[in-house]
Amino acid sequence: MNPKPQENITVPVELLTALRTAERVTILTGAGISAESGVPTFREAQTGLWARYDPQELATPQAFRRNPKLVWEWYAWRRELVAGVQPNAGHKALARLEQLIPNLTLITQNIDGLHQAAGSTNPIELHGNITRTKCFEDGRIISSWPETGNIPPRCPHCGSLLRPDVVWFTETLPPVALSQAIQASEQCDLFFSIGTSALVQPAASLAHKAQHNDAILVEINLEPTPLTRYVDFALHGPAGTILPTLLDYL
Ligand code: BJW
Repeated sequence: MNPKPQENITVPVELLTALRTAERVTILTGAGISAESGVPTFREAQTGLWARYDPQELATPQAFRRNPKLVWEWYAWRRELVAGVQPNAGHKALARLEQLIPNLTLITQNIDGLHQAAGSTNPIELHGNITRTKCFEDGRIISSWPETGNIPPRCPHCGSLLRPDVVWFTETLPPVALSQAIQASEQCDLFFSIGTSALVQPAASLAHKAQHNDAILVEINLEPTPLTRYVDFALHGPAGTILPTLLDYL
C-alpha cells in the first residue's frame, strides 16, 4: 500500500524501500536547507544574496584584494546573522536519519554550521565555515588576533590580511573534503540532493558521479533544477517539511 500523503507531501513507496534497503546513503545539501532557519540563499530571485550583492565584488579573491574592508564587513554581517539562527526541522531530520542509517555521509555546501548544531556528526564542508578565519597569504587557520582596529585584522604570524575560511569563486575546494565527498558519492547506492540549485561546480557534479555508479538519485527542492531531469525521485516542497515526513514514514 502507498503511504498516505502528509501535509500534501506524497512519499513514493519505492523511495521508502530504497531508503530502507540502501547500504550507503550520501546526502548533499545547499543553501535551501537553511532557508527555513532564516539564512538567505544565493540565487533565488528577490531573496537570494546574489540578487542584492554582486558575487564578483564579494566572493572572489580578486574582490578581497581590491576591497578587503568591504568583503570582511560583508562576512562579519553574515557571521552575525548565522550566529543568531537555529537549525530547523530539515537539519534535525537529517541528524536523526544519521542515527538510523549507519553508512550515511552528509556533505554540505553551507558554511553556517547548522548541521552540526542539529546533531549531525562530522558533515563534510565543501565550502568552508564562516566561523573560522584564516590567513589570506598561507591559509593557516587563525583563532585569535590582537584587536588593533584594523579591518580586516592582520595575521599575528605574518602580518597578512585575515579572511573568512570559505571557498570563493575560482578557488579550489579543501582537497580532503572534496576527495571524501567524491568517494562517498561514487560509493553510495542512494544519493540525495537537497536545497541546492545544482549550478555550482564541483559540488553539482557529485550527483552525476553517484548516478554513473548506479545510485538512485533523489532531489528535494522548492522547484526544478538542472539536476531534476536526471533524478529518479523529485520531491518539490520545503526541505523542513519533506524531510521530517520522510523520517516519519521510515
Ligand atoms: C529550498 C528551500 C527550502 C530554497 N527547501 N529547497 C565547471 C563549469 C563551469 C564553471 C565552473 C566549473 N568548475 C568551476 C567553475 C567555476 C565556479 C562555478 O561553478 N560557477 C558556476 C556558478 C557556473 N566554481 C568555482 O569557482 C569553484 N572552484 C573551483 O571549481 O575551482 C577550480 C576551478 C576554478 C575555475 C574554473 C575551473 C575550475 C568554487 C565554488 C565556490 C562557491 N562559493 C560560494 C560562496 C561560499 C562563501 C559564502 O557563503 O559567501 O558557495 S557561491 C554559493 O553557491 C555558495 C554556495 O555554497 C554555492 C551553491 O549554492 P546553493 O547552495 O546551491 O544555493 P542557491 O541559492 O544557488 O540555491 C538554493 C536552492 O534551494 C534553490 O534551488 C531553491 O529553490 C532551494 N530552496 N528554499 C528546499 N525551504
